[in-house]
Amino acid sequence: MALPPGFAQEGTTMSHSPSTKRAVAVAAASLTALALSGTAVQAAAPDPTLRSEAPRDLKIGSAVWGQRDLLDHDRKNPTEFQQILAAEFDSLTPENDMKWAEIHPEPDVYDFSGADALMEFAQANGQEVRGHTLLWHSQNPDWVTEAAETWTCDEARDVLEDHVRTVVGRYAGDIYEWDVANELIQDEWDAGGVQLRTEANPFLKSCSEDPVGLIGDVFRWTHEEDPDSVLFLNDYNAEGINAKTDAYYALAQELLADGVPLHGFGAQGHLSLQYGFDESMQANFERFADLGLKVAVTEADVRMPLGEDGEPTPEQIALQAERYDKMLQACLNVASCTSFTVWGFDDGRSWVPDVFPEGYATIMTEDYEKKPAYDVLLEGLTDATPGKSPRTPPGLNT
Ligand code: 9MR
Repeated sequence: MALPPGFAQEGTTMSHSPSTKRAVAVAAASLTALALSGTAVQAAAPDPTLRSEAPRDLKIGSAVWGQRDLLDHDRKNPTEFQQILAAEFDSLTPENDMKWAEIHPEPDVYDFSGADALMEFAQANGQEVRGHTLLWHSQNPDWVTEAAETWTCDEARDVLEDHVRTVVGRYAGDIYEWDVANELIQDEWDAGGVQLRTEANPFLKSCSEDPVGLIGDVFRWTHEEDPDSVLFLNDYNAEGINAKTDAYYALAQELLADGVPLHGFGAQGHLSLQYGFDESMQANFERFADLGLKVAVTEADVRMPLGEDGEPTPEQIALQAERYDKMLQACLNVASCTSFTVWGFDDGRSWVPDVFPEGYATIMTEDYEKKPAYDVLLEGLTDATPGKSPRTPPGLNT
């Protein structure tokens, strides 16, 4: 696959919008003029991509696992996957590389290889990076979960502070948004209902007398190490207005009242066609934006149960496109929405089949064929205007 000019060149920083749209239009006009004047023209205007069409300063991202997919990156000879990643997206989220188990596998051992590869790839392709994540109940190394059985709060705090300062400090200035705290709050259907995951999270468990104080400090340490990064709370089942997002709203108010440098709220956007779409997503974003926070769609994908042949039906394919579109529109319609990230762009690398009896969750097949979901995102971005960008829904089945 040929790369559109301007992508994947060393040191390239691509401004994506609206100047790119203008540049593409100018380039196309010049080519037409040349053609009309009889000059032989070989080159065509570059195809529009998600990043080239994004309005205002909205970043379009994908998760990528550096350790798996970027260690072999050769700037002069990128793989097809790497070419698409560079062409379509101007924001990358490390799918696993900055999680505790990967980056801090032993008490005195940090492994930055996957994260470094991702940062280098981003720099080579004019992309920005969303950090993910510093405080989470999952993917912690054994040494953390075992130590948490006996840690005092002070001991847990010291370990957490050292980790945060080391990881954030290493990439300071190069990470525009951090998912500082991930999945802090349980769902209604979890034992105990909607509340902080104080039992499951080794750090909150060790400091169960004041978990919110600890959460605030993680944001403070992150902010001290990287003052320009926009710091997020992030969770799934956090798209619409529901009991969980009500709890986040209250938590955000409490943190802000304490002077905590909390700057953003991220809805992951892991949807399944087994469930309906919560139409209150935009209203939910608006209420967090009204607190002065940025908002973002941080991990979008739309999975579905598949038939025995492993294939989706045409109806499922159309409905998937509609769900992606609704999430994008909720973001486009709220001026404080800073980024829209898909959790991987190809089915071959999707996390979904490992966890659910579902699939077809991403915007491209495992052969990188673009699905209608991709087309709808591209169209939505192309139609959006800079600034606050409401637009008529595309008229797919509602
Ligand atoms: O996509 C990630 C997968 O490769 C990991 O095995 C998994 C481990 O829990 O985490 C996945 O990413 C998760 C993200 O970090 C947080 N939100 C849910 C994502 C999907 O599980």
